[in-house]
Amino acid sequence: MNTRIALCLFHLMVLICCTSEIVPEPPNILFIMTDDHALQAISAYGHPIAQLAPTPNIDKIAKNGALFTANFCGNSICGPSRATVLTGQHSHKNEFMRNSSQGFDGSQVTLPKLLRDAGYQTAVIGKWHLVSTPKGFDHWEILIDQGEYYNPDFVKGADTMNRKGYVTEIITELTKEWLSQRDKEAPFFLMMHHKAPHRNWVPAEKYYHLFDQIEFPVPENYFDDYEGRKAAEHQKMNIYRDMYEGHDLKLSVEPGEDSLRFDPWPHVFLDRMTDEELKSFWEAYHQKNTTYFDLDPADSVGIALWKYQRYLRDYLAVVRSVDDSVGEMIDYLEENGLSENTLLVYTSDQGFYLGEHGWFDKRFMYEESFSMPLIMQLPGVIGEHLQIDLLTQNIDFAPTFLDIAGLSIPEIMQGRSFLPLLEGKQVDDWRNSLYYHYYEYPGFHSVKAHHGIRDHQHKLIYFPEDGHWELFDLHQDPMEMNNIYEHTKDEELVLNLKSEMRRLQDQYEVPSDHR
Ligand code: SGN
Ligand code: CA
Repeated sequence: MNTRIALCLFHLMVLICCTSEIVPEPPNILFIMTDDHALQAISAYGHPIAQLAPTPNIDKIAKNGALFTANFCGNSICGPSRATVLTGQHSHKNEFMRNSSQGFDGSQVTLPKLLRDAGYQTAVIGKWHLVSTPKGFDHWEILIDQGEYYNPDFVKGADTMNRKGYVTEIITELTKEWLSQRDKEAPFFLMMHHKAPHRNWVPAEKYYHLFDQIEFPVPENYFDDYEGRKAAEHQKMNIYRDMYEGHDLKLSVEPGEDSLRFDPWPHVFLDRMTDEELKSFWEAYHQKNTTYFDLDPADSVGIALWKYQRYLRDYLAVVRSVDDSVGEMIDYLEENGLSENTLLVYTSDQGFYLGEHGWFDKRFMYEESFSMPLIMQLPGVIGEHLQIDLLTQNIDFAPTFLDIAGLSIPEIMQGRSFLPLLEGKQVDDWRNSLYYHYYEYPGFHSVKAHHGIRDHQHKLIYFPEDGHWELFDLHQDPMEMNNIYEHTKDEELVLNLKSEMRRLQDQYEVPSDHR
């Protein structure tokens, strides 16, 4: 090679190197996570319930970007899912396996810490629920434990302060306030964590009557008999049997009355309300409760269906405020010139039952609670109307956000960046199966510990206490009513799924006493 050509090549190399160093500004990340928001209650997912109670603002994110149809959590409960989002690790690794776990070990490597080290301003506002002080955040203001719907207390540093108003609106205001006063020279990573729509589903006053006239479609397995599914039979999260009449169903007849059966804390949430708020609550619910007290007490089906409608109407009215909040944040980003360079994410800590199998709550590896809604936009990187059907999980969130920020992903993170999927690239070696492990038993709702594996068609679950296996063909039986483990003739399928589960347990280094 003659010297002139060599010199030219050298200059070209320098040019390429230098240009590649002028990386585009790392995007801001606004991560909106709600608590217990079922994807059946997001209209972009197309479920009939949400068509009657649409979420136009959350849907906008899906229109502008990507909707994940097969995104799942690794352990369907609040604290553990949040710990996984922060660490990119399954529960057994970050050691926050149950809500009742000792505080989250904040000395671990976490997403906010890595982003902060790289120059991001970091903040978390709203629900935390990790029994610890947030670490890695420049700013935090969090609810105590589950938080309250009306006039909640927040903790900020050493201070606890009571804030007046409805929790979803307060969190929105606090989020906007922080954004307005942030250092505008640096990118931000902001975790906006709503309490809503967590139990006990108290709507904002303006929405008390929002869905009074709507009859929501009842899931076809609402009266599931749990045949072939032992743990499903054992649970205590049945709408018509386990919901509290005061606390959940808001059925107390008069203020102050607490004579309702089976209700350990009929009025606790009302204690937070001001006299005026209480008056308006009672006016709305007293009037709405008359149809319940008109029912024949022997009409168990009528009562079960009434409770379903009450639950759905309250839950979806609470979701409406969440959707309003998302709309406000979209507007804020636009008005402040931030939409173009902000990854806007909407998700929930896990899925939730809206009457499927007769249930509320989560915990089980069955689809409705195993799924997590996931929708995100980042113009210029994520095309519009993208649908991602590959299997993704909450262990992938931290690796993906680091990747989007142009940072390297630590080895200890167990997930994988799905940025290439967002960019519309073909990824031939993407995973074909997911691992799940639920631990909190005994615990609220009596869901037995279990672990399992899901691929694109099948799900295999093991309940160690009973030595009980369940196998579902999700194509034939999407509602998971028919456990075919005992009578399948396809022995090879079972063997393959078991060996794939072991492979995942090895990959994720699941300790032997958890297998
Ligand atoms: C509370 C709820 C339960 C719920 C857990 C965990 N009861 O205990 O129904 O399963 O939280 O929820 S409540 O009547 O006090 O609301 S989680 O989302 O934090 O995991
Ligand atoms: Ca939750």
